[in-house]
Amino acid sequence: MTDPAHSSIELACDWRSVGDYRDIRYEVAEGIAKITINRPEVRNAFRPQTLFELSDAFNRARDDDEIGVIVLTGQGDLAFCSGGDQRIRGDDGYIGDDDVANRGIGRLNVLDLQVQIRRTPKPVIAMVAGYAVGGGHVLHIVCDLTIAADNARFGQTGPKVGSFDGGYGSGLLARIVGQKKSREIWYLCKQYDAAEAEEMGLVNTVVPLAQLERETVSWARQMLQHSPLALRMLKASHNAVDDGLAGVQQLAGDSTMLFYMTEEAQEGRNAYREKRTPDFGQFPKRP
Ligand code: S0N
Repeated sequence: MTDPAHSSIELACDWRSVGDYRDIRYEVAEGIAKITINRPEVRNAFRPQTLFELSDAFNRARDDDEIGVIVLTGQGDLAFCSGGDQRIRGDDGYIGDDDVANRGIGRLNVLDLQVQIRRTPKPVIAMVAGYAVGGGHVLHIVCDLTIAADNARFGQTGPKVGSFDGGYGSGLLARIVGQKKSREIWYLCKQYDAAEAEEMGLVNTVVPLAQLERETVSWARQMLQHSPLALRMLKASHNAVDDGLAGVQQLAGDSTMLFYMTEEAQEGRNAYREKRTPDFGQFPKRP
């Protein structure tokens, strides 16, 4: 039987491991953070612990001003992520080492992670080998870009296993592939191979499995040559319509951040600190 942890994917960077995690790995190289879900024995299904660790890793990457691009992936050739660990559905009685689940607390904290990925002001690439299904499929949907290996398989399983994602998992999916296709994906719970996913615009490109990381890192390197602030504004702008007022807030926050960098904004702050009237008259009233 194939070892689920085995990876045929050639490494493209000299990754340095950071942090101390149980369910994931966080590695950095060349301004890229690679976050790997490391539960290959369950096809990288996530449990609450996994999601808290992923959230911590995304915060780490966000706050590190050396990091310009984030890659999310799963350990091994067989799966990116198979969604929520079906042994843990917020019921009590689970015997395992997930602290949250063992307290019998229903925590759908994957929704928090989805929002966090959307709001992370750096491009996030889903690097998908094998299955991206259920909540794992939604994780790739909320990433900015998806690079798929030729063995990738995509799909939703919700109605088959008694769950659904009525947020990004359906709304954003419909934005990407269209209403009819999104309903087909959810209602029929079919699986789609990498070529079909590319055809419907669900992934950016498909490459042979061994070259998956090489291609992903090449895309990351190209983005790293571009203006990080321009990329940040583009991400917020693309998100704004679908994220409603929260999307507008993100875009507005970015505008405020840019404004704070101007002498005009700094004049207001300085005047307050120096207990004088601000001299905004010195600044042009731009057309
Ligand atoms: C991924 C699939 C298609 C792979 O098939 P394959 O290659 O034939 O392997 P299997 O033999 O099926 O699996 C290998 C081992 O891995 C275990 N496993 C696989 N997926 C999961 C999983 N999601 N949860 C727990 N275990 C999993 C298998 O059981 C097997 O183990 P052994 O060898 O010991 O039997 C195929 O495995 C598949 O279809 N998997 C299930 C996909 C799925 O339905 N996912 C859930 C979809 N729903 C969500 O993601 C919603 C979120 C959610 O459930 C949630 C999450 C956290 C907190 C709460 C919730 C909630 O909804 O309440």
